[in-house]
Amino acid sequence: MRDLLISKLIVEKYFEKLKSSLELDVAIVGAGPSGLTAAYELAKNGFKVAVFEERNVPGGGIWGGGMMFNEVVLEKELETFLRELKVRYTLREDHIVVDSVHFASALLYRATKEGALVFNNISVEDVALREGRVCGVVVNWGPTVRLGLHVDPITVKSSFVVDGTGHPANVVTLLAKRGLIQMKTEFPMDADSAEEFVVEKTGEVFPGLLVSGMAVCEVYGGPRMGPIFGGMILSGQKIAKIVNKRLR
Ligand code: 48F
Repeated sequence: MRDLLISKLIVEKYFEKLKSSLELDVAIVGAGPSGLTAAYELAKNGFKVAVFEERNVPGGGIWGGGMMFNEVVLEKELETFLRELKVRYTLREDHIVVDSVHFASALLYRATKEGALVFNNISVEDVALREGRVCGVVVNWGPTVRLGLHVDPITVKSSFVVDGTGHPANVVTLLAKRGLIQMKTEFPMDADSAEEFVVEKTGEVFPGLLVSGMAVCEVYGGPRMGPIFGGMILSGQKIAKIVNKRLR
């Protein structure tokens, strides 16, 4: 019966993949632009990295562009990065404009092609903590968490965890609510200063826990910036540089 063979192949392969990801160099929470960029750069440099994404479709806020007009804007300095990804883009008024569907697909393709594993439908509901250091993530099925089902999670060990969960900074919030971190809140829209702010503050927020992308603004009280994505990419790249330096 072929149907049975199909089921067997899927189950076997999935659990091989999951088992190989129980110990990681870097566990990235959230498959938005910053998390995917960090995953791409880290995998390219030979690190063992997996991205856990609670939704069925990874890509975070890229797909919808601005107000569902599916184009995003990036700073001109990202041209080299886009060329490396082999992304089509337009240069206009000193900025880059990219089709958001094309861009999201390219980031996903290149990150996974370099060897990063993306686990969609898996939510990070907590972190593991030993001797004052974050040393892994506690994961469960996305729908289990959303429905509030009483099902215990499992733990993945990692040398570093990255909070790439965007506006709510869901991972840092887990430590803030236990009084382990002081957190601010995101400020209103200001694309001029927000892009620099995100990149400057990207980094380790607690031993073992790094914060990237929009989560940075929530944690440190920076402004939001809407559909300009250069800061997200540069933030992901900075995460990779920090990890590279610390784990080498
Ligand atoms: O929000 P998101 O795209 O993160 P980002 O990399 O980029 C922000 C921009 O998209 C945009 C912006 C900048 O121009 O303003 O908003 O900071 O993606 C975050 C991803 O994290 C997932 C969520 O579903 C989304 O795809 N996520 C959130 N909480 C969890 C999670 C969780 N607890 N476990 C797993 N995934």
